[in-house]
Amino acid sequence: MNTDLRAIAEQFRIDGDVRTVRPLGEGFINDTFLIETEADNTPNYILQRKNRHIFTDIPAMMENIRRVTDHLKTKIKARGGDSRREALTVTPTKAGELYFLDAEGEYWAACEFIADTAAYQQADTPELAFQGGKGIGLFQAMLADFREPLTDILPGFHNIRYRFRQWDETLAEDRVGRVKEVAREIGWIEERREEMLRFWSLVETGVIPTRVTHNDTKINNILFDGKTGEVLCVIDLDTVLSATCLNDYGDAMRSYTNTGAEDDADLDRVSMDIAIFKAYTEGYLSEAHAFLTPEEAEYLAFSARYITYEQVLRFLMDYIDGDRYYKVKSPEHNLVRTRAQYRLLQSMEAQYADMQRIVKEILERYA
Ligand code: ADP
Ligand code: GN1
Ligand code: MG
Repeated sequence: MNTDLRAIAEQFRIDGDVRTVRPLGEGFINDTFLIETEADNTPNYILQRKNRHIFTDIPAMMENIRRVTDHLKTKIKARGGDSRREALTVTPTKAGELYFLDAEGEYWAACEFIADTAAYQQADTPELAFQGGKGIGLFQAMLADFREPLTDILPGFHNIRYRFRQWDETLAEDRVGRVKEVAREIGWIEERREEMLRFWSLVETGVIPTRVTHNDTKINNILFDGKTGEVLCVIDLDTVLSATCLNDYGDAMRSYTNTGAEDDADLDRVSMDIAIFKAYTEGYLSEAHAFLTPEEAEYLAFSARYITYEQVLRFLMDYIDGDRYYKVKSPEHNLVRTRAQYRLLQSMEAQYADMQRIVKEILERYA
């Protein structure tokens, strides 16, 4: 095993002795490792090298995560839950910090590994989608009275006006000369620019309120109980920010409802599964109906299109920019992702009337 990783792991306040440290997960941004400890009765841990190019203020990010997990744990205990399984537990360093800065300037953080859980890359059943929706609804509900300040560590993260500024600059610069080969894909973005800005102006003017939200709710960022299959814990809290809760619903719909993979090269496999859409929405609204405003409710279905559109833009922009943001497995990977996400967007557009009807029908149960 890599001795550097062991040395890094040993910087943290770990219960027991480190046995192995090995890579884990499929994330596009950070590098994730599992720390296994020697004894059966000591927990295992997750170790992450945080991406310092994307997260430019990791101390503030970790402080955000600490505040949010402390709040969640208080709520979980009050509900009679298990606060070490239903919320992340950040493991500090032996010096008492929330992160470790190594000699190369890399930032590391650790948390307890939650055992006997299942994580999924795709939502194959409506039951799983229902549980995922319930998990995000509950997460938002538990944070509805969170009043501490959070640092905006990713300004403009799901703000399409900000994304268009980046987009316009990236296209003007054309760093690697790829603009000319993606004229058709650029057209997909431009055709919908005004519609997306119209929606975002409702957030800018406060018609749609701002809350503490997760902002990266794809299915592998939530853990399910390995025995019961019920939702257990929302993980990957790097992007916890003040934003609209529609981001979380929309991003989950982008991930859960896709009948293909996010980067499917076979576009015939990609579509929006309306049964999964319905099941997630039922799970989400079973918790969120209590706090959503009528304006938020009205735009739930649209938010799925909004976030999927934004993801098409982000993948295409990164392709044009020479693949500097997302990890890629081939030179065309971001373009493959762009086309697959666009196919999903088209499927949502084709089924939009049904999506709106389903949201309305479920909400009427709570009226
Ligand atoms: P990334 O930023 O790379 O997406 P994540 O925090 O989402 O990293 O972790 C990657 C994967 O590791 C998750 O999808 C999940 O399967 C697993 N994982 C992460 N944290 C935990 C944890 N605390 N307990 C159990 N499994 C975890
Ligand atoms: C990234 O870190 P990960 O893999 O969970 C990205 C999300 C994208 C997602 C696309 C900080 O998520 O915004 O939607 O990839 N995270 C960041 O799969 O940019
Ligand atoms: Mg993740």
